[in-house]
Amino acid sequence: MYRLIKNCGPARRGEFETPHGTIQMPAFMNVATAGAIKGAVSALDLKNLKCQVQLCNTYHLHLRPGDETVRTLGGLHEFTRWDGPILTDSGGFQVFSLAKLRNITEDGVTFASHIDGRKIFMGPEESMKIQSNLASTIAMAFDECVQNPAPYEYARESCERTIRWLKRSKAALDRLNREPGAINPRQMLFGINQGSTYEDLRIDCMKRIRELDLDGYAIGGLAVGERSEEMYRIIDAVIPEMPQDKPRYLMGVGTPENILEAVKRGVDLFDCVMPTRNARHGHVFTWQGRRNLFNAKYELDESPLDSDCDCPVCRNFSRAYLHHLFKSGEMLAMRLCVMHNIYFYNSLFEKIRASLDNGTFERYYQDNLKVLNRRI
Ligand code: PRF
Ligand code: ZN
Repeated sequence: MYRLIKNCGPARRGEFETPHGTIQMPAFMNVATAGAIKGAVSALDLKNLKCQVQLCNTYHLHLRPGDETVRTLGGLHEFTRWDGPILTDSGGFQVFSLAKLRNITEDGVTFASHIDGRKIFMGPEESMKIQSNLASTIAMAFDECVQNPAPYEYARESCERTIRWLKRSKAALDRLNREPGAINPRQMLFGINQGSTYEDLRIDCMKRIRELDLDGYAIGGLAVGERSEEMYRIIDAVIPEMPQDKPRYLMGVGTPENILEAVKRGVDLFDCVMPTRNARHGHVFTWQGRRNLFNAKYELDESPLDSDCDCPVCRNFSRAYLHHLFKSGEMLAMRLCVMHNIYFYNSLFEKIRASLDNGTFERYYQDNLKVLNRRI
């Protein structure tokens, strides 16, 4: 159940109730692809890093350890010891970005595993069965994510197929939720809007999928090759067609700037590997801008990563120490920076929510848009 608390123009402050707890929105999902945040951060750490919800991947967990194994071990919550909400992506996107030798038919996609080359078939029914075994809080519909730019005719055909796959996803999950063996019989389903950079396809797709009365709606197929301005143009076109009483999720986005622009336009939910991936390469986000800890200027710098951050890392360690850990190839370098960046992203959302609550979002947006992407 999505409850709208307050509007600030198209921007929304709301909350989304799930069987694993209520998500305050706008919200960020931390990416735990194979059931772990990359950088040696576990579910035990997440409680101290303001995390509300995690995202795991159907594709990866199906290949390893196998969804049947996760099911036998009690589902993802029990397996990873994270008791908050978990969203699983359907595999659609990963099949197209990671797997080799793909072949798409009306039924689904045949592909070779990126791990051992094993041939695997995944369609809507398979994806829903896997997600049901994983027992996530929210399952995503099986879709095709087309790289931009894409020819109009291909984008149209692909989008039509994605809508047919969505109907099959819904029918399959409804059946699985009614089966006596379901670990999470209240598993929710989000549909995905596609249509590349074509406003007419996007709007038509949204009008048709909102009729299915799903638990939430995602905008997919963005941040895959087009410029940010194009992405904002598509969000502007789709948002007015999205239900008011359901969460709106922009998949795989993005920089703090992208997030502020999308929240301003009415998006409620995000996920991105950026905070974790950047941290592993020594790139940290701060309230003054981005830093790279490999820079020699930090050799004798005793100040914390960010003097305005009260995360466990900034409360204890110096830039000089983190610089040294990176130069020495210590695992701790990654772990500490991943923790800081996760805390930073979740704090950004906390600040966005507070500014929506007290009616100062527009001001917050103006003050932070450029600052947060600046390299310092
Ligand atoms: N579809 C799915 N997952 C996704 C995307 C998509 O289009 C994207 C696009 N940015 C990220 N993750 N299923
Ligand atoms: Zn910090």
